[in-house]
Amino acid sequence: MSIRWSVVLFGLIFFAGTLSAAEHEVGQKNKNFTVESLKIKVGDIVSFPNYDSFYHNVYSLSPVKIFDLGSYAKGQTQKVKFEKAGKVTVQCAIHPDMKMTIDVQ
Ligand SMILES: [Cu+2]
Repeated sequence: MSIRWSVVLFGLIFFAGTLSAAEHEVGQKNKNFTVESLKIKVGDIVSFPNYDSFYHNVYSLSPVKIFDLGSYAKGQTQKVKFEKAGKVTVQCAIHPDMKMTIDVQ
């Protein structure tokens, strides 16, 4: 196979991989997450929009994906990409009762 065709093939495979990555939404509404649990695939992205009129601070201490989005106001959103399989517990640093799980498969 020529180098040129290898490059084209690699490009197509890379493009297909980009297409299959889905985006999901976990909102913060009424001092709660809009979904209790979520199943996603490795490489998927989850956005965390804040629909409340007060601040939330979404974070995870799960080894599969550790992150801290900081506190942000209504109308703002943050995105997280999940590159490893496993269970992730997502919480809010401001409201300890807020908790949900993401199952990355
Ligand atoms: Cu909160």
